[in-house]
Amino acid sequence: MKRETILVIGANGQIGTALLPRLHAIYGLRNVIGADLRRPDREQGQFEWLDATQADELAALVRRHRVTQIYHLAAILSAKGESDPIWAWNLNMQTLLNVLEVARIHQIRKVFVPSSIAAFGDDAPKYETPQTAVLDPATVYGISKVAAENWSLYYHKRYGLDVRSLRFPGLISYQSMPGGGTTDYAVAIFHAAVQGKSYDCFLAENTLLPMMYMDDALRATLELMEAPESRISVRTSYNLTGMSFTPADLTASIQTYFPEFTTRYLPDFRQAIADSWPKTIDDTVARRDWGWKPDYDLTRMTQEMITRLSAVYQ
Ligand code: NAD
Ligand code: AKB
Repeated sequence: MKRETILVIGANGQIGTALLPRLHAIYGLRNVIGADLRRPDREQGQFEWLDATQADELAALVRRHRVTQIYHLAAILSAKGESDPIWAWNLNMQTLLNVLEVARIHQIRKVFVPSSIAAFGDDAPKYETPQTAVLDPATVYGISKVAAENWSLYYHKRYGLDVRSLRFPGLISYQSMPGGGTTDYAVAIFHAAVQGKSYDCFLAENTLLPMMYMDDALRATLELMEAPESRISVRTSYNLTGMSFTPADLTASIQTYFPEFTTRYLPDFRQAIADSWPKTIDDTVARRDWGWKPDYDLTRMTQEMITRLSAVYQ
């Protein structure tokens, strides 16, 4: 068992819910603290209520538990952020700056701050979007991700803080529902299918987006965090990819299990967000630096989601 004390901020969201058991297995139940504004639906180890916009509360928690690593997962995602851009910006930036400052002051060994494909906008190449493409995001969420990437680089260069980041694609998981993003349809559609319902999709059928099964996202996170510092050449955020598919592709994949399943396409404001994002991602630099390789394609992810959710709904 590794001797670290890990703080996961935003622990009860889509990623945190799936990440906590992995961290428990590596560091032990007693050495992982989940913190969130929301109380957990079910008990997952140690929990502390925290509003991460409050720097003093965060610093007190870090001191109390002698935290050595922070995973900062609290954020307002792309679709939800558009309902109140200034609130989303303030929350995303204040929590980030509080984390970076507490990490600097308390000499935290490592910090993980996820970014997103939302950091890219209209002027980046849509196919095989490269690591260093122009970043001109269309959403407040994307703007906050670009700012977070630059703040992370700044804290690394100026203070030597070991902060690491991945530009996650849309993440697909069975453990919890996603928290207000543009790629949420790719989770909700499975819940409908295994319950024998049809699905109303808020994106058009031909909307191609980069996606990843949660197992791959967690493995990427832990591999990045475990990689020797000398292997980390990117201190903004690494491009990362698993698969790309459209709602029509996903529907067809689900229909191999449920031939009667149907999807209606009723695009709303999220279509414009999706259209501003890459369609496929070039993650050569992550593969080269720390050996990234995804395990899940559309077929394997569909099989896993249907198996897992069928057990939940039976
Ligand atoms: P989520 O919305 O599911 O969870 C975020 C959690 O943060 C929630 O449980 C929320 O209660 C908590 N939170 C919000 N404000 C807080 C505050 N002030 N103090 C403490 N906790 C607070 O998000 P997620 O999907 O788990 O994403 C985690 C991170 O990964 C985010 O930075 C997100 O941008 C990034 N990301 C996620 C995806 C994805 O598809 N899920 C893709 C790309 C990037
Ligand atoms: C969202 O849709 O906002 C997230 C993301 C890709 O960052 N899932």
